Amino acid sequence: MDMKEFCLSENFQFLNQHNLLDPSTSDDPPSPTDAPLKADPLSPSFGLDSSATPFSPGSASDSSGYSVFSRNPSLNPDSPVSSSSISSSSAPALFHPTGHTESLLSDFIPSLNPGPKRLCLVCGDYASGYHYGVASCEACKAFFKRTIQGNIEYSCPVVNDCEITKRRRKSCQACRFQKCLRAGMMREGVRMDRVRGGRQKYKRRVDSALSLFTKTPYTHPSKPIRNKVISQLLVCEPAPLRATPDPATPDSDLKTLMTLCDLLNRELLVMIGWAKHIPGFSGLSLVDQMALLQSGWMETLVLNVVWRSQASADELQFAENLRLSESQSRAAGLQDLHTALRHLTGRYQQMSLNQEEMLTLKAMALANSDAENVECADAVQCFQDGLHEALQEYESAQRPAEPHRAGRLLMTLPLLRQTAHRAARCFSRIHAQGRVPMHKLFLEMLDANI
Ligand code: HVO
Repeated sequence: MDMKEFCLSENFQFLNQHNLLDPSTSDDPPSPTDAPLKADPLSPSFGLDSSATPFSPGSASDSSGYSVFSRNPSLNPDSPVSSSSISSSSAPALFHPTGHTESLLSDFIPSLNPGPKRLCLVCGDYASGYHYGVASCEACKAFFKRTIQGNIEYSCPVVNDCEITKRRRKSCQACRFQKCLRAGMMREGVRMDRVRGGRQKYKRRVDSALSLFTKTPYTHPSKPIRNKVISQLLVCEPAPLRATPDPATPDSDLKTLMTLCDLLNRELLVMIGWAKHIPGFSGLSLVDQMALLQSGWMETLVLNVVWRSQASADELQFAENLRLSESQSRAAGLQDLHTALRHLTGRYQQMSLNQEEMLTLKAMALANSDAENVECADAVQCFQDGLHEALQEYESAQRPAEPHRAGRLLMTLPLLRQTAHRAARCFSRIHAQGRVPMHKLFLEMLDANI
């Protein structure tokens, strides 16, 4: 049997643990204004060690022993991802030596069964689910939310090294908050519209996020957008993340690479949260949601970077605070990636792609990712049809003078796929060099793309 097919068909019991894709169980039900806010530069990176992997194999509560590296039995599946383990491992696997298969992606997909009890990565109490990206208990979830919403700054009366346990979690708020961040809780997941003045505060931040696009050829549509699908895509678009370079590491090409990897990991998580807001996506079976994400994630992220780079002639804008010139990319070993991404960027520049079109193409890239393991092809096709109809309706309303516009946009999708393949090849090459530790979820997703 095909490996990925096996993986997905065996996956049901693990589809059950978490809720990132499930609107009904998310702790802060998403709304149009729920798109993640811009990450603070100090916000945590989605760490490279396995402790940052939600419900990672090494966590006390996990009984699965799953590792992306487990195809190679000589590697300890419990050990953190380290550059040494990476350099000695072959391509990441979705297999467990016992033949049991599980996917980390499924950790972000909602549950049908409760699954084994998980522990809060902050205090060790029982976790009630994923909150702000981390397996955590209700108390730590609420604590994190209060802190962000209240914009509270704590200071530790001792040396910023207090032990945070279930019993002692109340004793030092500063260290508890630091532990939330280190575990990977994401500020951008906290809704700001539920606190006093929060909606306004939120709006200001969204406005400033949108101002990022003012340098691009984007112009506001002359007519109001009445297409519901596109309006929904506009409101659910997450604000761009910021790069969070490790301040303790001196600048180098390797540091650039590590910063990029970290950014990509966080983008992946945000993307999984975003997907469930695309009209029609949540109606698919979980298996199909996973299949589409596994095969379409790279194209989706490529479109983000390409869109952000529209304003420039030869640079790549990976994040608001991370822009690489061609020579910087070359120095980091990313020349092929740079060339491929710039090629696609140029194509969209020529067409003066606007934001609505980009968002629709992004959703289409996911819907049309030609996943092999689709369970219900009809449902996936309906999902595609909905997006296609939206694009056509949008173009005939907005650009009646360009009757071929929708078709021309669709004809860029092969180049998008080619670009995504080039990116995947570039990542595999870097992975094989073993210089940068890569996150397990990322490796698993990459595995599905090669
Ligand atoms: C990199 C570069 C190299 C690597 C990982 C990420 C964000 C950051 C993208 C690339 C593993 C991002 C990126 C794509 O930079 O979205 C657009 C290409 C997906 C590795 O070597």
